[in-house]
Amino acid sequence: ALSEMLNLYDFEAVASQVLTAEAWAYYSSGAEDEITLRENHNAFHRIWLRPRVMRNVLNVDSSTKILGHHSSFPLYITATALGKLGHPEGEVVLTRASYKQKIIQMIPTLASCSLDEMISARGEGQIQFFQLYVNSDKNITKKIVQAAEEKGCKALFITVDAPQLGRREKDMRVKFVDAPPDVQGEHEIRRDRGAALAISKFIDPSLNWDDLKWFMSITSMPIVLKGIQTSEDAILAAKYGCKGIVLSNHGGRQLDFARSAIEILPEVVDSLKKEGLLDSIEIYVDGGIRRGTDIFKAIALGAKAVGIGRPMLYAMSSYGQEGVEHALQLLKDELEMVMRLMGVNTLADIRPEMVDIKNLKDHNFVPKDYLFSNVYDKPIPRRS
Ligand code: HOC
Repeated sequence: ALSEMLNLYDFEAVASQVLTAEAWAYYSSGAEDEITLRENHNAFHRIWLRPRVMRNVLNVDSSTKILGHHSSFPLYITATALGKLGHPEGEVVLTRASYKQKIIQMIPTLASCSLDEMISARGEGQIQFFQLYVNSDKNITKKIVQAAEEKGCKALFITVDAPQLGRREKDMRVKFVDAPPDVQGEHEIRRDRGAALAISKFIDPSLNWDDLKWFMSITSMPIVLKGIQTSEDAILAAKYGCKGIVLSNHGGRQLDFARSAIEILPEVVDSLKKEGLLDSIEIYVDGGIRRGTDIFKAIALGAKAVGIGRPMLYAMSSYGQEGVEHALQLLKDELEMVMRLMGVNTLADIRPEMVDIKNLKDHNFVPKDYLFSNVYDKPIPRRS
């Protein structure tokens, strides 16, 4: 029952049972040996907390603004493809749950619902961002971007970490038979081997920094680059006028052995600060967020907000909209509890010195004695 879902891992276990083999393979897979997939989650376990006490934490407020838009806590639902593999209504379920929980949803280019459906599902005053896969045909890209802007999306998140599809072997082993209707109404999907392959055919591998000028000429939405993984590229993004960056390795689905976003965050913040660019750009991180402590750690190290993907798909697949709302509430409650236990009232009170990152770069360091150790390492039973 939904009331038995005490944390995000519980949703994952249920989803592994109720999803078809194809859907589970597509959602859960990471690239190659899935080292980065596991590392995204594990990296948070190498950061320790330094709580302050006796600070009157009667009132705690975890609300924030992302690119100037209100969010009830510092988390947004990031773009994930093919929502109808998990739920017959697809991504509109995430739209409705985001509205209920007053957080921002990022609409995916590769959604199985149409853009219009996700816009129509929007509640009063609800904010949506748009995630873009750049199409090899510039006219199609322009049409998609301008449609998103006309329909009220408030920011353009361009995915920059996928010039080619990562090798997701779990996904490749299943024959993809479920049929998502189409991709933004533009393309007939070929279903041969694995869901990811079927949807990746038209992405433009020639995308480069000079293209940003063109994007800025076709839209007035703020541009955010999703998939930045080094301080060098973070600096370039700020210099090119981007309003945000998402430190992300695409949920460990693209380049195996890419570092986790949380590990990269301190060096990105330092370099942007040294260049005097830190105030010009917001930094978000995604990958491996499962707990309120994870969110707290990211905020302490300089992130404005975190993105969450797979756990929302798992919550949606197992318990629909109510499940997603419940999963979001669990995270918000956990974050607010952590804030209290850490002695802070608002996100602005969360300071870098509240986290101890001396183990962060030590990849041999793995705490052994916590309850949900390495959930990904355990074979999760699932429906055959
Ligand atoms: C090269 C195209 O984000 C996923 C989705 C879709 C990826 C398309 C990549 O499966 O990670």
